[in-house]
Amino acid sequence: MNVDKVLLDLEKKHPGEDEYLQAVREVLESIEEVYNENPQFESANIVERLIEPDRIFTFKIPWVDDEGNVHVNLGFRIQFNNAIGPYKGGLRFHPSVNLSILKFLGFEQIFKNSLTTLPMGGGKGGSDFNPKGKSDSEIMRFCQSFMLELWKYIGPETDIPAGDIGVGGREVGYLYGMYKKLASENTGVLTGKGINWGGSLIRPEATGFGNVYFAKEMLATIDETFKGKRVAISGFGNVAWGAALKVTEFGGKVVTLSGPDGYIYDPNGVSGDKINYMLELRASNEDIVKPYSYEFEGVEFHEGKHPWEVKVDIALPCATQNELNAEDAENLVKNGCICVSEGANMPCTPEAIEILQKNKILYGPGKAANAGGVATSGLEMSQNSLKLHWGIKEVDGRLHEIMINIHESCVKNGKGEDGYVDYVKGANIAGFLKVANAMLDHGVL
Ligand code: NDP
Ligand code: 2IT
Repeated sequence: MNVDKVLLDLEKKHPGEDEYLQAVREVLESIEEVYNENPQFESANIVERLIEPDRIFTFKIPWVDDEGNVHVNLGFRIQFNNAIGPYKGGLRFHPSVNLSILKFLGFEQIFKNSLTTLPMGGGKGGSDFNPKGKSDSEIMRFCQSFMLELWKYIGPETDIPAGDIGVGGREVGYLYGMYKKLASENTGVLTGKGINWGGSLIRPEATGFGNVYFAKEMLATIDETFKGKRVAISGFGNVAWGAALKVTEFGGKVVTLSGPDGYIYDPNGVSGDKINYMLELRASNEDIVKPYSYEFEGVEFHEGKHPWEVKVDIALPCATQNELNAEDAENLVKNGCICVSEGANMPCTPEAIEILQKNKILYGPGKAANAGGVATSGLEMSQNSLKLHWGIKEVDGRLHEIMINIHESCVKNGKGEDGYVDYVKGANIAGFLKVANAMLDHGVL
């Protein structure tokens, strides 16, 4: 394989799909050596078969707002790869959603799901629908219209969607209700379900908890812990919330949160009721983090800025892709940050990653560090298949164990001669090998 040539050809086929090309480049560069050492991969042309999704569904979603106006949004489901299990991955509702973003997310999901050790393939979907400012009824009608199309393509043994940005428990509820009515079945076709109708305990917290468990393992390699550390978190959504809970429990102090409007700096720490206030902020559908600074004393709001300029020991980007650039990475390094662990998908730009790694900072890429969300979705699927409901200890214990295993796989495949672990390389190689070998086993399909 020649990475530049593969990418050039891919770019010709899919011009302008920047996020997708960025995600593919990162994986191919990390696996190039292993791939070329194993000629069976090249002779089965695994790389070209892996970088194109199996199929993409595009559909229109007409819906009616509270004033009776009719709107049309675009809906997508990408079934990327099912070599090791049914397609599995979230749905994103955000005005920025397009094919490039969903293809990058679906591609990442293949390797992330492989790392979890659970039998799940990669998929992703969503819509350019903007939930901001919409009423509950509007969200419900939109979700119902979305599922009226999507249900034809999914199923508990074929493709199992879940949440992502803009899709939380409420949306999964409306989506599930419509699926159930159309398919006449009560199954584990979606994860992130409510606790009274097939959901798993800990799923809401799982991505944030998992990210902190992963960071804890990284810190242990340099004999460090969260205790007494200052932590910057970006975003104020589901992942940021779970991360803030666990960091606080581990004795760290969360000093920032962010939204599209800027970031808040809380020198006293985002803890206790302040963490629950994040849920209120999200529920308000306002899309801004600024109100936090009116609500609590001693809090600064920095309009239009990233939180990465604050002096911290640990950074957990938990908002969105490409939200931590080279300048931000320089700032973190300058301020003595020792660890960056990605709660979001691809939040660091390639230039930022290069700076962090050059400075030997512990850097955990999203496909490893945020895999706790989908791993717990996998545990929800297990419970649904068994028709059982596990307690908190059982689910959290398994989640913790999975994150420790993912960390071990990264170390095994990414440790350099000087002892520094390239977690990007480690995660990509470990995730890739399992999928590629399964593809070899199944023949050319
Ligand atoms: P939420 O919708 O709960 O929160 C997303 C957060 O990111 C919000 O604070 C949101 O602010 C902010 N955000 C979204 N888009 C932008 C943007 N273009 N610019 C700046 N800020 C933005 O989503 P989640 O917490 O679930 O998702 C956060 C990240 O974690 C995403 O990258 C997602 O893919 C990833 N992830 C999620 C998992 C899950 O289980 N939920 C699992 C693994 C990864 P606002 O809405 O106000 O724009
Ligand atoms: O990016 C992700 O891993 C998710 N949004 C969670 C996917 C899932 O199926 O739980």
